[in-house]
This record gives sequence, C-alpha cells and structure tokens, in this order.
Amino acid sequence: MCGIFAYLNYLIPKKREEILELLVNGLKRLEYRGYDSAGVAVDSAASKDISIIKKTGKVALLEEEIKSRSNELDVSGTVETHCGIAHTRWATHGIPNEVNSHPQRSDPRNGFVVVHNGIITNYKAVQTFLEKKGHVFESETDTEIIAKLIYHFHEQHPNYSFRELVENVVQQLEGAFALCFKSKYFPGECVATRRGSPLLVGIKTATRLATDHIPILYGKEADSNPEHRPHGRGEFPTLPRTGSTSEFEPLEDKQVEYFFASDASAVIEHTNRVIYFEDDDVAAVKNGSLSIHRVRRGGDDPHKREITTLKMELQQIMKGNYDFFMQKEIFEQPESVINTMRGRMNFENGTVTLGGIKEYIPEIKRCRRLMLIGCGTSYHSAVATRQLLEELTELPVMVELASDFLDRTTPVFRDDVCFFISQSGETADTLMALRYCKLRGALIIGITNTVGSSICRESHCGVHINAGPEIGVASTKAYTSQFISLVMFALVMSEDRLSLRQRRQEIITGLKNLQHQIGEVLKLDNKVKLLAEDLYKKKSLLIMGRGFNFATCLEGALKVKELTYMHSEGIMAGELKHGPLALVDETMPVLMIVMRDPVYNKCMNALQQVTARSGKPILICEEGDQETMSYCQKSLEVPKTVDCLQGILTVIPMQLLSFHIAVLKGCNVDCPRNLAKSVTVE
Ligand code: G6Q
Ligand code: GLU
Repeated sequence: MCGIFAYLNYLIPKKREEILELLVNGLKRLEYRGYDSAGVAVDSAASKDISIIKKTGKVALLEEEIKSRSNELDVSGTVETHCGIAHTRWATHGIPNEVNSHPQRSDPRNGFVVVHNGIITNYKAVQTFLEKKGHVFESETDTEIIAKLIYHFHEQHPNYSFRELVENVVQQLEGAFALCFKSKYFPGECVATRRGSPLLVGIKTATRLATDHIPILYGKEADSNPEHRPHGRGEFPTLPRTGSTSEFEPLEDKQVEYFFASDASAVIEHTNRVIYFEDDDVAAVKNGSLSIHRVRRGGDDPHKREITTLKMELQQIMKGNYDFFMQKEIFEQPESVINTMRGRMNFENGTVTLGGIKEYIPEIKRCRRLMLIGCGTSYHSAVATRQLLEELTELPVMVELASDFLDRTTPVFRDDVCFFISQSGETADTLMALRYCKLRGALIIGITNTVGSSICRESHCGVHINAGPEIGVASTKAYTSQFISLVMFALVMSEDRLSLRQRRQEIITGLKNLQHQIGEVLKLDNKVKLLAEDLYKKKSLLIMGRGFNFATCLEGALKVKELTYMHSEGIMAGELKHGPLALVDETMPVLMIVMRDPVYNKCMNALQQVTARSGKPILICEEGDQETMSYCQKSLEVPKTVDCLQGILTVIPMQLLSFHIAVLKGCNVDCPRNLAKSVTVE
C-alpha cells in the first residue's frame, strides 16, 4: 500500500551515483504516504548480479547506507542503459525489518527482484507450491512468492520474454497489487503491472515533441483461465505466448527515460508526460520501447492508454491532491474499507475468513466473555460494534477504556477473550492493559494497523486492519477499518448459526455496498463545509444519538475537540432528560443523528425535547427521510445501510465537519496542539 518508484535510462549515460540519487529522491517524494522501511535494487558494478540495499526506518537511513557502500556500488561508474527499482514499505505481512523490506528476491543470486504495493491474498497456496519445488523462503512477506514464482516460470520456459513471465505470474495472484520487476536475465528491461493498486509511468525524451512519437506497442490480450489455478497442487499452467520479442523494435537514436511510480508526485519533477495504467495492464520496457499488454479480458482496450500531461505542480500532489493528510485519509475510505475486507470477505458464498485468528476460533467460541479495550478513537470502534457482537455471539461484551480498566484492576479470567484495539499498536495504556490480561491467562487478540507493533507482537493472534498508513493525528480511516474488522469477527463467530443466517446475509450485503455508499457520503463535503461556516465561531457543539449511532456521537465529539479546540460532547440521547437537556437553548449548537432503525422513535422523542427548548438541531438522517427532516432547518442525508453498519456512514460527515471547522479556525489539522500520533506514555 505504500510506494513504488523505478527508473530506466535508455542510451542516456548516467553515473551510478546519479541513478541511486534519483531512486532515493523518488522514494522521498513518496514519504508523505507513510512507510516503515525502504529499499532499492540496481545492477551490480562488479558482476552481472543485482545489488539490493534495504533499510528499516526512514529513506534517509537508506541513503546513508548507500553512501557507506559507495565503493562496493562503484558509484562513479557510468551506465548507458539501466533499470533500478525502489520501494517504501508499509508492512502487511511480516514485521518491518530488512529481510521483509522490498525489493524481494527470487533466490540468493537475485535473479529476479520485485517491489510490491498491496496484499496477495492467496500467497500461502503459492508458497506451499513453491516450497514443494524446493524454493526456500527467507521473508515473512506475501510478496516473496512473486519473485520466486517468476523464477520458477523462467526455469520452466527459458525462452519466454520478461513480459510473458510477468503475465504468467499475475495470472496466479489474487488480491491487490502494483508490481515492478527487474531481472539479471533481462538487463536494461523493466516490467510493471497492477491490479487494484495505482501505478503509472512517466516518459521523458530529449525533446518534448519527441515524447509524442514514442511508439507504445499494444500486444494481444493474453487468455486467462483462472480455473486452472492449482493452489499448491500440481503445476501452474502457463499462458500461450502472445507476442515475440521482435515487437520491441529499438527506438532509432531515441534516448529515453522511464519513471514507474505508484504516485505522480515521484515523477512530476522529471516529466509531466505520463500514462496511468489500468488493472491488468502489463507494461514492459525493452530496447527503450514501452509495450502494454493485458492479461485479463474486460476493462479498457489498451489502445486507449494515452500519454496525459500532468497539469499539477509538485506541491499540489504531495498529499495526493489534498491539502492535508487527514483530508486525504478521509477520502481514502472507499478504498481502505475494501483493503480491510480483501481476502477475508467472500461476497459470493457469504463466507468470512480471518486468517490471523482462524485457529483460535474454537477456543474463542468457548469463552465466557469478550472484552474490547482501547483508547480514544479505537475505544469508540469497540463502542460502535458492541451491540452487534452481543447479538451475534450472545456473549457478554465489556467495552473498556484501557486507562480506566487498569485503574480498576478489573477482574480478568483465563476464559476471557480480550481484544486490544489500536491503530498504532503502541499506545502505552492499551499495551499495559494487554500485559495485565495476558498475565491472568486470557486470550489476547490484537486489532491493529501496524504490523510488528508492540501490540501485534505481544498478542496471541490478531487482525491487521490493513487501512494503510494513517498520518493525520486524528484517526479517521483506521476507525472505519477497525469497525469493519470487528463486524467481520462477529460474522465469523456466528457462521454456523442457522437462526442468524438472514441477519448475517444482510450484513454481508451491507459490507459489499459500503465502498459505493461511502463515496456517496463523501459527496456531502461541500454541504458540510457550509455547515462548518455556521459553526466555527461557536463555543460548543452537542452531538446526540443512541443505539448503533451512539459511537458516532462520541467519535464525532472527539474529532471536534481535538481538531478545533472547541468544546464538544457526545450525548446518549436517552440521557438527555437526566441532565444534558439543561444545556439546550436557542443558542446552543446541537447535532442529532436520527436513523430509521429500532431506536428511531426514541431518537424522535429526543429531537422533540430539543426543539421544544428552542434548540435548532442539525440532523444527520437517512437519504430521502422528508418526515424527519421537516423538524429541522438543516440536515445531512446519508445512504441507508443495515443498522449495525450505519455508524460507518454517519461518522464520515462528522470527520468532514471537524476537518472543515479546523481549517476555518486556522488550526493545525494534521497535528493538533498537545497531541501525538502514537501515545507511548501512560
Ligand atoms: C483520535 C486520536 C486518538 C487515538 C488514541 C489511541 O483521533 O488519534 O484518540 O485513537 O490515542 O491510539 P491508537 O489507536 O494508536 O492506540
Ligand atoms: N504486502 C507487502 C508486504 O507486507 C507489501 C506492503 C506494501 O504495500 O508496502 O511486504
């Protein structure tokens, strides 16, 4: 999910030093996306082998490492044609360390190396197959199977072109990926492909005009036969060859440079002429020519891949066209929720698999109660899903703030199952609570966004939420992904319950439609901005709701507090007359969440209590619910989903609202005062 950058110079003499600098700079341009380690692969100076340099931590450390190895890398030597690939990794499989960093390699002699963004969901099956063939795996990543599989095909079909080998590899992959390959068997060539993760190529020629004349060759579509996947048994069938190597005519006296990248920000300083790849395009550069083939039927005809001119300036796209990380992360949610479900939800047959806790399910099913523990936003994701967990597991579910849980020295037993929810995986209170429960013999399940974090390491098992790096201090996409992870857990726990079949099916359908519906909610952005203009000078904002949407009130109020420094309170609507109603008058800003769910009538009571005290609530309600809207002057309509998922759609307007108020007030959106992304002190 992080960054790819590759650079190929054709007939343009470059010092190795320049190439390495260019690769490192490309990675620096991708740093804003967040990552945990970085690496590059270039041709070795001394032999035909490939040199790989990897480092955990910042790109600056990789840069230092490269400098310290300048002799061995012969940085002053010059190469006329060369391909280098580079990567920033955000671990999804295996902790962030050097072995797990990319490029991943096919064998100890680095025959093929690959960089990968995304997740390969069927990597286990391919790994088992390759291990039987004698391949020895060195990393814990899903990516390594890709490097080993291409090597396997190369050994089987030594006369296949580089592109054909990659086409065969991607046939076998499930999940999401953008990939860039380099090989010592194909010097000066680069092959790249994508499915579900972005990838583009920037093209630079000596004169601007000449770029238009770069011939892009389009090959026949390779036939795909996904039914023929042996998944670890037998041999992988290979595709019929689709084109001979002669399709790459050397460019007449054309010097050309190619920049493959997952994000335009790494390319823009070199060229503004780019081609955005579509899913299942396989793009290869050989003899300076670029060819694009397709591996699957469907999608756009590759003939339509045009060179587009990037209009934006570097500054503009550093945050992927957004002004703030938080804003980018809010708008990433249609994608991040899919990444959370990828390889886990099977919408066709209605099954859910959580690989990280699969083996523990029988034990979990025997437990006496579930405890969900976290801080801040992570705690709210537990509040949001508690009701569904109670419903689908029929177990008592305790939801706890880690700090309070510890203060109380809460009794914990061996037959408790304790979930520790944390984006960073490093929050001190949560970690302490984890150790406390572990000591008492409970089963520890981590729900985190950061592979290799302390909470991951110290848990017995866990679910990685796969939301991608979250940089804004205010948590947004991690919340919706935590929410979905816990919903998926509830589904797993109830898979064999006949009486819950219909309920489970409606939730599964709800999850399937989420991506689209989140997209719809995000279209409210302008409307929310107008509301923010009304609210930003106010001193306080009360947010009321109940049932499945109570967590949205708490989370919305936390977002408003932390980002805008304005007082805000999430109020359980049922508590109104027990105190908070005294706050309501015509001047007090109130926001109410009223959905057509089982507590609708109770929410309407609350609404009327507020309007009877001259309150003028802003409403978040279901799309088209004219009747409810008639009680308020201002409302935000969100699409309807199944009651237990509605909180995902109602929280997004709150994320947008707090964001816009913060911008209007001139607050530091990504780094609110006094707060830190990772709270490692109690
Ligand atoms: C919310 C904040 C904060 C965060 C907690 C817990 O916007 O980011 O409330 O959720 O500090 O952090 P972890 O989820 O990393 O444990
Ligand atoms: N799934 C791969 C890994 O964990 C790639 C992660 C990424 O996108 O950076 O190594």
